[in-house]
Amino acid sequence: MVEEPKWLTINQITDPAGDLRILELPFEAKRTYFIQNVPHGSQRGFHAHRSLRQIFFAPQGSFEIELITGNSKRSFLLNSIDQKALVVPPGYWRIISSFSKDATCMVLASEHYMESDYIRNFDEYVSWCKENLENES
Ligand code: T46
Repeated sequence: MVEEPKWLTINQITDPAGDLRILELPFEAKRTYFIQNVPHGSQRGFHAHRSLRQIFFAPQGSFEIELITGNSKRSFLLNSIDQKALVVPPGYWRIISSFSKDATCMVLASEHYMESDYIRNFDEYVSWCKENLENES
C-alpha cells in the first residue's frame, strides 16, 4: 500500500509590520523548487517518484494536484488563502493543473534531483505498482 497524502497547516503570525508564515517540516528537505508563469490551461507532472517525498504549497495563487495510484484518483486544491501544505509520499502518479495566473507551486523535496527516481511512462508506472505496492500487506 502507498502511504496516504497528508495536509499540514501553515501557521501565521501577524503584526503591524506584516505577516509571518510558518511551516514545520515532518522530514528533512534537501531541495526546493517552484513553478511559476504556467500558461492558462497547461498541466505539469505526468510522472511518479519511486522514493521522493514532497511537500507542496501555494505561497501565491492556486493550483490543483491530482494523485493517482492503483484504482484511486484524488484531487487536492492548494490555495494561498487556505494556508495548507500537502505532503505527497512516494508512489503517486501526479498531474498538476488549474494554475491561476499568479500561482507559485512551491515544492520541498526529501532528496537531491535524481532522474532515475522518476517514472515518466504511465504503463511503466502501472507495472511498478504491481511489483512494488500490490503485494505489500
Ligand atoms: C514534481 C513537479 C511538481 C532538474 O534538472 N532538476 C530539478 O530539481 C527538477 C525538479 C527538474 N529538473 C529538470 C528535469 C527536466 O528536464 O527540469 C526539467 C523539467 O522537469 P519536469 O519535467 O520534471 O517538470 P514538472 O513540472 O513536470 O515536475 C516537477 C518536478 O520534476 C517533480 O518532482 O513533482 O515539478
